[in-house]
Amino acid sequence: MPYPHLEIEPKWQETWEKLKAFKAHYDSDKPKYYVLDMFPYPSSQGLHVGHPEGYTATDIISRYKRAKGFNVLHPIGFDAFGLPAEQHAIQTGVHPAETTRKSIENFRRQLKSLGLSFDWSREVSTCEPEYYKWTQYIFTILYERGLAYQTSVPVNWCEELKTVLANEEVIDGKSERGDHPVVRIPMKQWMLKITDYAERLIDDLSLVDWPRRTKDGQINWIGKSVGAIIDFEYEDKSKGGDKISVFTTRPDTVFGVTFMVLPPEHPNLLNLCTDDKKSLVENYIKAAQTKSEIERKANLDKTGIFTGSYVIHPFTKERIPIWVSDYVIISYGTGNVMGVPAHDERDLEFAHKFDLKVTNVIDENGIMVGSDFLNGLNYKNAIPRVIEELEKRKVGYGHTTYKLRDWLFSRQRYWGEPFPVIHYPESIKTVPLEELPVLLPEVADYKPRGCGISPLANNTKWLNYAKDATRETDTMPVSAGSSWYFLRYTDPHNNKEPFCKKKARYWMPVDLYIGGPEHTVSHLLYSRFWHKVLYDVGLVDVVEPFQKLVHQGMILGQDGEKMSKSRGNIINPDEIVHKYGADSLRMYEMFMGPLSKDKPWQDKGIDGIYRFLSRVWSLCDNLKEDKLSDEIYDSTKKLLHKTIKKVTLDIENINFNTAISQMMIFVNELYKTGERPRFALKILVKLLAPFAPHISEELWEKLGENSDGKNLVCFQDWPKFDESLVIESKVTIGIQVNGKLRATIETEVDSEESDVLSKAKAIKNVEHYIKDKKIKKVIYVRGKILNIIV
Ligand code: ANZ
Repeated sequence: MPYPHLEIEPKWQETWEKLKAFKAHYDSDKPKYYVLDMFPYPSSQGLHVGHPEGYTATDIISRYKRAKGFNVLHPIGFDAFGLPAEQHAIQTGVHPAETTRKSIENFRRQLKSLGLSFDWSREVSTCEPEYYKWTQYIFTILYERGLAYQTSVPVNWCEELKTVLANEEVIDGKSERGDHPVVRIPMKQWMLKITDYAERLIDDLSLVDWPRRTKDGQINWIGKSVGAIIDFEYEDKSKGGDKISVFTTRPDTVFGVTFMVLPPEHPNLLNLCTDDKKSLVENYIKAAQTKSEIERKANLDKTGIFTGSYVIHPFTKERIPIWVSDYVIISYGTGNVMGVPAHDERDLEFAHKFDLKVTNVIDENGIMVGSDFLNGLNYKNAIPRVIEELEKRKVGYGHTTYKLRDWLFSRQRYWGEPFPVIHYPESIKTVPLEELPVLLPEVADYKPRGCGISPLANNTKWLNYAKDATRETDTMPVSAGSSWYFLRYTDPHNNKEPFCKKKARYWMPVDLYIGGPEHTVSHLLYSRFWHKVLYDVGLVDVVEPFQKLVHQGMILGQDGEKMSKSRGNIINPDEIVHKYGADSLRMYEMFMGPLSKDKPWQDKGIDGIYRFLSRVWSLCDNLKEDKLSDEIYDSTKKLLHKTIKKVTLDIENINFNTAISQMMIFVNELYKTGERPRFALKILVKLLAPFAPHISEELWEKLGENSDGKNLVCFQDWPKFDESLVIESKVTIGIQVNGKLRATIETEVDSEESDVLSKAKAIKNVEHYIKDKKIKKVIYVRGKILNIIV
């Protein structure tokens, strides 16, 4: 039997809003609990079914924690800058702010239709001046601390998008958005010195409760390597330099060096070439520009050119030829490599291809050979020994390096935060707080001008700040606004500071953060970095922003494939809400399987959940008081308490699917008895409320519990269970004959051996194995097993 979800869902949404049911209060005696969702990018397509998955999970926790007496902060907002709105603007001329406003309105409507218990009074949007004023302010903090600087760096330039992209935005040499080719060219860019925090970003992961995979993802991305820097002097110092320094993790192999390799971008490369090699090297440099870093690292078919010049080995004083090859990455280590073909695979391939010498310096037992003062040492012990010698002779030193690069922080695009920066002929100054926000100027054309100049430069009135002073025309990347939004939620309307320190102290850290795993090395790393900077300036008191992190899995199409327009397997949440109601959508997405797993949508599944809710509806509808038999009362009460316990623990452990199964078992059991005991239904509705909040409010009212219209189920305490009722009195024990399982029987937990033995003997299969035989011994473990030895 269907129930009137279309009527009741809007009714309760309005009631919650009218009663400000989910407003979080800073001044509360209750313990706080901060539950955060990764805020959505408001795309014009609206919500997809993946959004309600994470959002329902946090909503269940929020509603549950409120019922457990916590002061819950559960906010939402919009990550509203970014490319799609801008591309739409380029195509249509509609201002991105307009497009974004419309998309946000639609998202807000959709989120509200899901009955999510957000504190809407705290909504933020990163593209609003009241918000980005403070993003700009935090940038000035970074700048003042020397953590933001402008420099010419090789960047990932996407000609199609006319912008640079962060490494995290480039996948296999193509832009993550749009799949356009990306090339590496030098350009002046704003950078953030996230590398200063590399060590802390690794170490402090030990303080948080995150999935192992995500922690490892960050640790590998930061890529700490311990080793040494070694200097090799130029043979001919008239060629624009004294020495080439290399970073190596294997300084023990220094006596095995047979060549030196520089990257094509090495600034002194053309100087140091001998004349006969110049044009070859020039061509090689050009060819390397078209390759992405990933292709270069793979360097399947090793390429390279001899420069004609040499360096001198720091210990043996031998001449070492200098080569150039694009498997060397300029931005890693010192940007140069010492070639040790005997002990490094890439170097060996290179040596084979170009017929270079291979000198073995470690024998099969790991003992150093042909290595002067290192001979006889195990290679591991040779490392500190060689570093000591390098330092003594002043030709190198021990060094730790990281794969992590500084964060490329400028974009040549319109729809982002303007930098609060003024360029003077001799210097750069940040815009003072009184002049913030630097408003995004109006421009006639949103298209970047190419060659790395942003469209903000089109508005010359805005551009010229004063005589000889121009504004920065780059804008910040999308991840700027999302690097601190969780702090703004603690004090979203503050117009004097980004947030009040006391309020942030009360609410932070985020106790539970749920979102997709795709942000491991972007948002989740950037926001930890910003948070640590704010910690260092004393604005926040906790070291890590997100205490517990959980990733939701992907909801796939019915065909088991990723949902996409081209496959035609997209499920539209609006349609589901209309047909089945938000409660069914929420509950079905939680019932599909473990939260973190990918799982396919099934129409049958949502039908099943709708039927379940209808059955609960029927149980509570037109309830008349019947007198229960003692037996039914006792068994119902027992199963009820078992259900409370299971649902409680499952919610605590984010096992929502099994919590729902237990409620289904309970409802089936009630149907079997044919009774509708009010005491049990009241508790069932409380347990159901975090999952299916609308129907639960309606049924709570139907059960007569909300007579004044304000005593909602969302304000009720969480039911407690009586442990003594939960203990199982009956168990199933295995009956073995000579150690082999022959039968099982159900019996009281504390049954005596003789009882169990006589019951066992009566079982046919047991009898078969013991008849005509002498029982030598009986082993009985109470509540577990009976073993008959014959
Ligand atoms: C000599 C050597 C001998 C190396 C050996 C390894 C093994 P990880 O562990 O990833 O940090 N390397 C250094 N700078 C490089 C650059 N800019 N581009 C490409 N490769 C570079 O890698 C460190 C090793 O990668 C370094 O140690 C260096 O090769 C190479 F038996 O030096 B090794």
